[in-house]
Amino acid sequence: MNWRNDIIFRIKGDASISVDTLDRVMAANKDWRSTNMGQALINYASNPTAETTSRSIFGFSWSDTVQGTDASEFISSGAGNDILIGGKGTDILVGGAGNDTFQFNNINEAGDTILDFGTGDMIKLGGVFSSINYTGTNAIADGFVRFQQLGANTVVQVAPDALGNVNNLVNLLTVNNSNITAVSNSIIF
Ligand SMILES: [Ca+2]
Ligand SMILES: [Ca+2]
Repeated sequence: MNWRNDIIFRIKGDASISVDTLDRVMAANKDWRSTNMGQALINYASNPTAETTSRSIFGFSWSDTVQGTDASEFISSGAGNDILIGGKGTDILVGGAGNDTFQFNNINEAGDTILDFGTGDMIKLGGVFSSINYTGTNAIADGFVRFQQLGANTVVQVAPDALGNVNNLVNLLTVNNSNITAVSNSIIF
């Protein structure tokens, strides 16, 4: 038995609710490996970047808020209209089915990657703007948020000072398999 390659996932939730199965967390009546999230999980588990991630956090199959810690994490919120908050660290975020909101509360939470951004998903940056003392109403038009297409992915960049200095941009997050138009239309405060 080659136990060395096993990866153990922990399903975390309310203490009053008995532990759910991976199948039910991802999609009712489905083998978890056949779901988009399952595929993302398998791809992630076989990706070398997993070595830098300390743990995984899973949401339930209904709408919930899934919050990471200061550590680098794999966060997968399951079905439902979820809120994902990675916190500090270089987090890997998977929203699953539903209209999900990826929330960043501070520019010091930069470095995350969204694996499955889709129509209806939002990127909430109000906390980031507060952290750089941006007080305007259109951070994109004002040059505080910029976008860079890197292959199939879009990088969201933030100017970390209140002057919108383009020579000093921080890569806040990478949105995989999404173009600039889709990502820029999904930015909310
Ligand atoms: Ca969920
Ligand atoms: Ca984190």
